[in-house]
Amino acid sequence: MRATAALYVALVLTLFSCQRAQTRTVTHRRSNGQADQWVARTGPGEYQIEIDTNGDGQPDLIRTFRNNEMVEVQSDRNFNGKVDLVQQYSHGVLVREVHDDDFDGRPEMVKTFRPDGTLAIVERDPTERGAVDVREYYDNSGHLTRREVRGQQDRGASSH
Ligand SMILES: [Ca+2]
Ligand SMILES: [Ca+2]
Repeated sequence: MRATAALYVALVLTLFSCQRAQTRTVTHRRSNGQADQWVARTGPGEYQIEIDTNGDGQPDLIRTFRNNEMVEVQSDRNFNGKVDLVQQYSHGVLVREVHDDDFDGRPEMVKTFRPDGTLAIVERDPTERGAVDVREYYDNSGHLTRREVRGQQDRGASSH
């Protein structure tokens, strides 16, 4: 379960560079003629709308649609060309967020939400090694109810 989650995190954060290599169609241009929105077909019944919100010519907001329903939003919040926030939706409701809040290209936190929109679980990988070290459970009023720490590694222990 944990290994699967970690693998999934790695996959979603590498989608960006892979899918941008595919054929895109310009669907909007700025007043100066520079393209700032593209559509790319990424699979059967699936397409992506890529938007350049800051005018640097690179998409920084990518919305994925499957069967005409938005299922994922990838954001490059600091415009460095790397996705640093992935938000996944199910039937219009945000269900999961993958965060790279220090913008180094590696995620360190995953949030899972309940169907009613409240936060259920926070998984943390503070060392960004691609595995969940800490899992926090929240009740639907936002209180932490349980915290699991994996590994029990001492901070002072040497690592190679
Ligand atoms: Ca941009
Ligand atoms: Ca990071």
